[in-house]
Amino acid sequence: MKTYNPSAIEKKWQEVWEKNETFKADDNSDKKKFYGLVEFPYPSGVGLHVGHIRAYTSLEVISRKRRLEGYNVLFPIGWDAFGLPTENYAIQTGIHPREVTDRNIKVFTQQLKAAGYSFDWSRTVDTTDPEYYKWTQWIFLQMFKHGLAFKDKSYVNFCNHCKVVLANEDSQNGVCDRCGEQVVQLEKDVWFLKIREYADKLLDGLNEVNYLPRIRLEQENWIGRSYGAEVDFKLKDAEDKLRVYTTRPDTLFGATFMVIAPEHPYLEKYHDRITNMNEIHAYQEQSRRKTEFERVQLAKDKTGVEIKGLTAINPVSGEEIPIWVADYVMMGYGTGAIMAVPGHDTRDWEFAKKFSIPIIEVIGGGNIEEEAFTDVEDGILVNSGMLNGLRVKEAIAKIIDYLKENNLGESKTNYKMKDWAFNRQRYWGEPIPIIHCPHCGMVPVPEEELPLTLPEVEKYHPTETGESPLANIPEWVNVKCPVCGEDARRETDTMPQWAGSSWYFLRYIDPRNKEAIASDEKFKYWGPIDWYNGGMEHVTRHLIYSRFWHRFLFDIGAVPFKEPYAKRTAQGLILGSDGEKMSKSRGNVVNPNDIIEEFGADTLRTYIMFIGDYEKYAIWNDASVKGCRRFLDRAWKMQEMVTDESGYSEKHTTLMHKTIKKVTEDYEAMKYNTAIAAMMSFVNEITSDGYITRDEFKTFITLLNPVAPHITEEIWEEMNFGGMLNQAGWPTWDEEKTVDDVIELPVQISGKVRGKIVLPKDADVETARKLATDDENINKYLEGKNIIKEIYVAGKIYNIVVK
Ligand code: ANZ
Ligand code: ZN
Repeated sequence: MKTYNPSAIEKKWQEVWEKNETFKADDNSDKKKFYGLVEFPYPSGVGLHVGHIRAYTSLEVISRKRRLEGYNVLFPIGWDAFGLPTENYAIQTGIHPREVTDRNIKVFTQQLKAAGYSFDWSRTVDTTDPEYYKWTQWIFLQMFKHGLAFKDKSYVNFCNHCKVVLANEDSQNGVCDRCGEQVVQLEKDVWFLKIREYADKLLDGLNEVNYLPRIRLEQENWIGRSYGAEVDFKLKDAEDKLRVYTTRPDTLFGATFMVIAPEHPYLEKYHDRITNMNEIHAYQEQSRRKTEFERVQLAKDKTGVEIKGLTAINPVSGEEIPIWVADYVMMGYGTGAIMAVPGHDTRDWEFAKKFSIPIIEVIGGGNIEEEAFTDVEDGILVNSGMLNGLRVKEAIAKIIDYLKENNLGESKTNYKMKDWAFNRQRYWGEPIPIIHCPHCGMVPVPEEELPLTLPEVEKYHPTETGESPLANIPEWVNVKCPVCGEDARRETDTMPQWAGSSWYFLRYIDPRNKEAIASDEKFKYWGPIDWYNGGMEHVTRHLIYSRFWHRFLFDIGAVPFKEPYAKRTAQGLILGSDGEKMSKSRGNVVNPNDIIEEFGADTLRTYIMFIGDYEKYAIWNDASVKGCRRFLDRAWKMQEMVTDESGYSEKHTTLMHKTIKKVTEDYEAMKYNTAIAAMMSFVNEITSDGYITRDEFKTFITLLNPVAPHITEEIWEEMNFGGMLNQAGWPTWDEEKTVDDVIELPVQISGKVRGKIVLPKDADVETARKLATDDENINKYLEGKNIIKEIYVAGKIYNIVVK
């Protein structure tokens, strides 16, 4: 037998697969299809990291298993290659982002190939390739034509450091996703995509798919649908009404003050009437420096200013109530104004306490002197006129009817999710294909002119005012209006990186199609994606964005299936051996290439799947890497133990069927670690017995193949098992044969486990007693004692009570 030499055999099989196009997905097949998708990488300058390996190996295992099961598998990969780091690198070095990107793609390709992934390399897509972004621009134009893309002045999250507008999704917790700096609120002209119009569709679509529960929940929370009402409060001695959004219109009698956001337009409008405008201006200035995140935090001290000279009338109680400005109310949600009900809302309660505003109880049962009474689902209304005695639900229905009848308001659904700020003032992105004409307004670039390619620039810096460097190229910017032929200007903003990744999974289906994103026939065959795996960090961004684009394309008839992903799962992070997130500065980064070089790709893959519960974070452990290599060494050595059929043993049959069942079910449930543990104990058993039949070995090698494809192909060939392993078929098990005839039974003496006996599972108590007394370790607890009782259930329990 040869020695196990991963570097030689891995290279050999990778070449064979490439030459034979083993993993090429077949567009004309009558097999069942499986489309497995992993999040395509951003080809950064630092190369592949072990997080990628964890993310990709899981669906790699599933894809290889599916092929063995007889499926026609599409398992593609590509490059999400527009992005700030590449552009920043270009700014620093002057090297064109195209060149940097190509270089990085080369490195990533070589690394992914070295890991032995069964990607269909003929279908790679690159979001920065004009042939690709032609369709990104085309989709944008369809959205524009359907009124889903618009440009508007708006308060946006702006990063002073990156000079870039950030979507909420890109500035979670108030920090820039790119550089970690606090973002500020700026008023700018920005492009938006009306993702809110799709909020209901995105929520309802969740009923049609199979996502991990926590993924579903995060999507629901992010979209944040809430049902309530808008209510008008009359301003005293003024024409206007102040409209609020509330989820609890039943508490209207308890509204003792109102709060408007510092950006609320009434502050300007009633400027002359308000007598403490200076104080309010100072307050506005102070809150402008806060991020939305700081503003909404519950724990923080409430601040605010009472507006002098402007009050409101509670529409049901007729009471005159004060209006305050406070930054815990956001302009971007609801109407930017609230009715404050301190008896039953925690933020309002804290505010009322701090500023000595009256608190009225309108739902009985709490202790509103101590805290707001908010847990009121079954509460009964009090101090509320016509609502008294009603339950909360009934009161909500009744008051909404009343508001409608009296023209005071209406029911209203709101969403936390905001429209998607869709642009960057950057070079390295898809140019937004719009022309601004002084006569015709915003005019789409004619579709036949797509792709609208990026021009060459001298410098990649945004302009000082934060405009894209494209704005500095007059030849590119100045064009004739496609409608009226007059002088016009191109839009100089580019799209955010999320654009290209919002539809890439569709392009894999037909990546070189010139007429459409993909042909209808291929869409119908391959769609939807059967299984999509990726990071939890993308659940509120990429996953929502791409479901939105996809659903839009479905609505306009450009794709024939409604939801893109039938199933979505997520992996946990891999932390460094110090338990911290891997980072250059901590020096705890593991480079997958080093592991491949020292131990082989099969060891890396085995280890990364063995590292722990797939959905949880896991800590890197070098010793365990070595353990995985030893496991493969032992699997290799099993070649010497193969016997002819005379090596048949019933114990091995049971072990084999148990292992097939365990590995098959665990792979599907993403319990890769326990699947590998089962294969490890299989190898241990066989090695200690010293023999295995050819058939059993063949089966075992097949089970291991999805995780460790190179070593298993090599063994297959060495053993002359015939043909290629990757066409071998997936083993099945016989349920009856998974049950042991001989079992290990723990023996308890007066309730304490003292040892184990091995016996047939239907043995009688005499056999059990004899074995127990024969066992030295158990017998020492029996010697000199009287057996007063025996509880024996065959195959389950043996307890001897002694005195
Ligand atoms: C009166 C009330 C009484 C409220 C009560 C709650 C409890 P969700 O579920 O998040 O939609 N609100 C409305 N607009 C706001 C804004 N722009 N900034 C900050 N808060 C705002 O919650 C909606 C509730 O949050 C609304 O219902 C309003 O307070 C507040 F016992 O109105 B409520
Ligand atoms: Zn025009």
